[in-house]
Amino acid sequence: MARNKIALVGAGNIGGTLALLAGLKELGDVVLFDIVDGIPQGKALDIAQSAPVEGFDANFSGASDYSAIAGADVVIVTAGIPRKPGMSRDDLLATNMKVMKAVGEGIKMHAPDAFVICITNPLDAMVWVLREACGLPHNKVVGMAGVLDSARFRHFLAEEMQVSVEDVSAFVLGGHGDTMVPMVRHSTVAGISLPDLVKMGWITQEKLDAIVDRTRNGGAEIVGLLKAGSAFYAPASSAIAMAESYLKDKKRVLPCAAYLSGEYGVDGFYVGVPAVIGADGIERIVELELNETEMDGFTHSVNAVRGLIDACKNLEGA
Ligand code: TXD
Repeated sequence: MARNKIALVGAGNIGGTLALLAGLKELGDVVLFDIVDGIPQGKALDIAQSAPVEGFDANFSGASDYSAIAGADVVIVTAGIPRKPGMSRDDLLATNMKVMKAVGEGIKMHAPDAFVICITNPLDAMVWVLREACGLPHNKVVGMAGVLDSARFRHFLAEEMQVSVEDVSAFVLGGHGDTMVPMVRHSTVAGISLPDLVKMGWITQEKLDAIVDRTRNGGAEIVGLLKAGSAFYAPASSAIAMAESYLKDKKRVLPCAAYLSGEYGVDGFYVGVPAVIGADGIERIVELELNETEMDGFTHSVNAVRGLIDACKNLEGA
C-alpha cells in the first residue's frame, strides 16, 4: 500500500514545523508548497536529512507549482501573512482572503479528495473562504484553532495544579479569538471537573478566571514576545493531531472550526465546536447542552464570526 501524501500549502514557520512533525510521526510523504521559491525545497531537503538520525522513512519535496500537491490525502493550509504586534487577527482578512482563493483553486484542481485543514488567520473566516473556493464537501474542510486554544488552556491548568498534562482534558467553543468560550464545566483533571476542583481547593476561582483570560489572549501574548510572527510549534502540533485522526481513522473528539448546518442554531458558518474526526473527515458534530452563560458566550462568538464572513462578502463585492 502506497504511503499517505501530505501537502503543506505554506512552508513558513508553521509549515516547516508541520513537515518535521509529520516526519517524526511517519504519517506519510510530505510535499511543501510555497510561492517563495527555494523555501519549500530547502526545508524539505533539510528535514529529509534529519530522517537518518530520527529513523523515519518518507519522501520530502518542495514546490511552487500546485501540480505537486496532486492526489494529496491531507492538505494543511498556512499560506498567508501572520500577525505583527498590535495587529488583530481580523487585520489579516483582506490579504489572506485573496490567498485562500488561490489556494482553493489549487486544491480544487489537484487534490479534490483531500481532507483540508485550514490554519490561516482570521481562521473562522478563512476556512469558510477556502471551502467556498475549493468546493470540497463541507465535512472534508475544517479549521484548526480549538485544539490549539484547548492545549493552551490545558497547559495553564496543568502548570497551576501541578499535574501531568496527560490528565488534563479541556476544550473551548466558538471562534479563534477574544470571543472563544473555554468550557470550564466540561474540563477535568482525570475526570474531576474544574468546578469540583475549585471546591476541593486544587485551584481558586480567581486563578481559574485568570487562566481563562490568559487562554483567550494566548496568541497575542506570544506575538508580543516574538515581535515578528506568531506562535507556530503548538499550532503545528494541533493540526497534526487532526491530520493523524483522519489518516488513521482514530475518531478523536477534538474542538475544530467545523461547518454547522443547524447545530447550535447556526447554519452556514464554520464555528469552533467539538467534532469527531475519522476517515470520512468531520464525521459528527457534538451538540452540547449549553447553560445560559455558555450560550451567551457562544452566541457572541458566532456573531463575531458572522461579522467576519460579512466583511469577506463585502470585500468580494468590492
Ligand atoms: O490557531 C490558528 N489557526 C493560528 C493561525 C495559530 C497561529 C498562526 N495562525 C496563522 O497561520 C497566521 O496568522 C498566518 O495566517 C498563518 C501562517 O502562520 P506562519 O507563522 O506559518 O506564517 P509564515 O511563517 O509567514 O508562513 C506563511 C507562508 C510564507 O512562507 C509565505 O511565503 C506563504 O505562506 N505564502 C503563500 N504560500 C502559498 N500561496 C500564497 N498565495 C502565499 N502567500 C504567502
